[in-house]
Amino acid sequence: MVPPSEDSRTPLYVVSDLHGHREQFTAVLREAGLIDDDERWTGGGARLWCLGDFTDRGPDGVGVIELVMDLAKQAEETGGRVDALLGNHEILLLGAHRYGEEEVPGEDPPKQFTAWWVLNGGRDTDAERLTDEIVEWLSTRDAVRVEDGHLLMHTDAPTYLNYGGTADEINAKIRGVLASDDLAAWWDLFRQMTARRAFHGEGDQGVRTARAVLDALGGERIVHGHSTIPDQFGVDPSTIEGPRVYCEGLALAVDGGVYQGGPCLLVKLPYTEE
Ligand SMILES: [Mn+2]
Repeated sequence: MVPPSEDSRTPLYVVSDLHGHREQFTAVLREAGLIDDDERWTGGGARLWCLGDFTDRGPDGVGVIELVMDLAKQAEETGGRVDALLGNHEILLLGAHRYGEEEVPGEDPPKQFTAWWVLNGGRDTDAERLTDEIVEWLSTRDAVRVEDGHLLMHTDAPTYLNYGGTADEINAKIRGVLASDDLAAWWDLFRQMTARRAFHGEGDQGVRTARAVLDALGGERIVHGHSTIPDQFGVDPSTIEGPRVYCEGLALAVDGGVYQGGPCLLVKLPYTEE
């Protein structure tokens, strides 16, 4: 029998920006004991949050989504949870699926989802395999989430606050956009989610921005993907061994840049630097 511990919370893991790299994803899940050789959930009551950008730039985006949807069902049966937050590439994929080459109203020069999706590594092999079930599941994911004092989000920017003052408001508002036929609002959401590096900044600007986001949405540390560790910190992808704490400890970057040749980082929270 396991002795009662002060912290009765179940293990919490995050992973981000899988970008179609299904093999790397299953390898780290197996290594952590969250799945077995048949890719069945063995994580029991553990929680796994995927912080967006399942598709594009890699070979098997829809394969990654299907696996996560499968694991979500299995984890639910054992008291665990596997779930995902929206990334900008989810908006791009859903937008291309829904609007194709339709021009966004009010954009000069003209913009359309499909062209931007292709430009950002969109793969026809993913578009062809999208099902109504996948579209519905992706369209109803949250954008931000607080777990055990960690503020989980995809984009390293405060643009979420343009959608509301609390996590619930933001998630409801963004879900509303994705349920709407307002192409301009969809496009704006995509653009907002492509902001980045707001927690660096000159002087204490990054720290102040991070504090404002945490004050509004809750949690003690932002955990994000989107801006890869190689890009953010100018390090060689092959040298990355773990996530990066920065912004005076207020932010944790977990995207190892798998599509740039970096590692797929499965991060157990709370993360303490060696
Ligand atoms: Mn992204």
